[in-house]
Amino acid sequence: MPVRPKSDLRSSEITPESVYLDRRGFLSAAGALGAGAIAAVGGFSSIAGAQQPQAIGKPFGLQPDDKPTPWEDVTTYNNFYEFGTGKGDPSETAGKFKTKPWTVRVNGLVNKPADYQLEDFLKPSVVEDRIYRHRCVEAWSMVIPWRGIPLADVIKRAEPNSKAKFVEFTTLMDPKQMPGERSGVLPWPYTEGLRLDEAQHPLALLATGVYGRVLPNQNGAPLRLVLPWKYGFKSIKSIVRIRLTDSQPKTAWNQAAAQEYGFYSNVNPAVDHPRWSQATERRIGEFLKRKTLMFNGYAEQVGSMYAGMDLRVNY
Ligand SMILES: Nc1nc2c(c(=O)[nH]1)N[C@H]1C(S)=C(S)[C@@H](COP(=O)(O)O)O[C@H]1N2
Ligand SMILES: [Mo]
Repeated sequence: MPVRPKSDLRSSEITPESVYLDRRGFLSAAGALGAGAIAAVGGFSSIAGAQQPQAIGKPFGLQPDDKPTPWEDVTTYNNFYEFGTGKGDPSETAGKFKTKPWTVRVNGLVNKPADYQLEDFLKPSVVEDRIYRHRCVEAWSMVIPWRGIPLADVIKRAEPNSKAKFVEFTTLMDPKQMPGERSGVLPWPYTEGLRLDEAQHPLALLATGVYGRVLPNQNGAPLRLVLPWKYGFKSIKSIVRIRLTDSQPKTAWNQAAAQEYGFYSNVNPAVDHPRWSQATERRIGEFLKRKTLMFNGYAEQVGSMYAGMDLRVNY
C-alpha cells in the first residue's frame, strides 16, 4: 500500500502532540507547572480520548472566550471553489491534489525575481505557530492554529523596487486537478491582492500548516495566505505566484461581483454586505451569535494602515 501524504491522514489517525490549550489561559497550566508538564498534559488528553491534534501556537488578537475551533471543523468546513462550492466538497475531493513538487514564482517590480521550489522558498524563514481568528464574509467564523512564515520575509527577500505599490497572488491553474476551474463560478485562476504595506504587516502569514501539521489539501496546501483582519476570501490558497505591481491588482471575487466584494475587504461590522448584515457572526461549533469586531479584533495592530480612508467606499 502506498504511503499516504500527511495531508491525507484522517483526524482519527492523528495522535495529539505538544501542548493542550485550555479554555481560559493559553498554556496556563504548562506555564505554571514548567516544561515537563507539557507532555503530561498532552498525554492526559490523549488518554481521555481526544480525537484531534492539540492546538499549538502563540495567540494573536484572541478574545477571552475564544478557543480553537476543532480540527474536524477546520478541515471539513471549507471554502475552496476549485474543488466545489459546497463546504464539504474540498475535504471530500481534494485528497489526490498533487502538491509536490511545488514551484512559487516571485516576480514583477522586484530586484530579485525568482522561481523557488517550496522548500527553498520557506527555508530562510523561521516557521511559527500562531493562533488567529478567522472571519468569512459569509458571517461565520473560526479560531485556527496556523503554522507558517511571515509574508513580510518573502517580500523583503525579493527587494521590491521603488515603483512597487501592490502585491498580487495567484492560485494554481490546473483544471484537470481542480474541477471547479472548469466551471464559470469565478474567473480562474483565483487571484488576490494587497497594498504593499498590508503585505508587509507582521500579521500577514504564509501558511504551510494547521494544528502543527502539514496543511490538508482542502485548507490550501501547500502554501496559502492568512490575513486575520480581512474577510476569509482574501486568504488565497495554493499559491503559485507572488507578483509586485504598481497598480491595484484585479481580484477574483471583485471581478465576479464588484459591489459585494471590494479590494480591501477588511472585517467591518458597520458596513453590511449588500445581501446580509456583517454586524454578527456564527462561530462554527457554537449556537449563539457573536458580535463581529472591527478588523476582526485586530484594530490595534492594523487600524493605522487605514487612517483617513472612508471604509464605506473602500469596502
Ligand atoms: N484559491 C482559493 N482560495 C480561497 C478560496 C477559494 O475558493 N479558492 N476561498 C476563500 C474563502 S471564502 C475562505 S473563507 C477561506 C477558507 O479557508 P479554510 O477553508 O482554510 O478555512 O479560503 C479562501 N481562499
Ligand atoms: Mo470566506
